[in-house]
Amino acid sequence: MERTFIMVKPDGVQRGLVGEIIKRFEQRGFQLLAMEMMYPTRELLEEHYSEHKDKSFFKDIIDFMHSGPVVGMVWYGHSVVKTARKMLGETNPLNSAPGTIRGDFGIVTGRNICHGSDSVESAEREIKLWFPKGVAIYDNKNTRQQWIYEN
Ligand code: IDP
Ligand code: MG
Repeated sequence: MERTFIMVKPDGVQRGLVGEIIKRFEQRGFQLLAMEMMYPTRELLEEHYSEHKDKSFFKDIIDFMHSGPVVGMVWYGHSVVKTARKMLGETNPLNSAPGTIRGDFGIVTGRNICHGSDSVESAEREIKLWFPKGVAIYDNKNTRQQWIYEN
């Protein structure tokens, strides 16, 4: 079982896609552990995207991510990190299959609606960064989990 960090970016929030994105993860069977609307500082965003600090688009992505509130979430489940990336689609929405979040709602890379951690290590780093007080895992066994997993 894994956790991943999913964030609806300012374009997704302004376009009213928060509920749509939550719905997709919920209906797939993943469990929501934490969610908060946030207005991140530039420092937090620069840390979040630090792997891209030397790229030409770094300033644009930080400016854009700082342009309005975002919704940060932690989702939990079997292989959730990789599965969430499949549900998001490719970085460039034009390369994303229909049925994915970016493939259904986006056109350009700089407005691709939603972030998802790219590995288990990135997920744990990002969860600590965005939810520094920690995230509890509530035991949902005996409710819907028994209809989603075999044991
Ligand atoms: P990812 O979000 O699919 O993991 P990354 O390569 O980690 O993609 O890039 C982080 C974010 O930076 C992308 O989601 C996108 O918003 C932005 N970005 C990446 N490449 C470009 C680019 O070439 N032009 C503009 N923005 C970009
Ligand atoms: Mg990435």
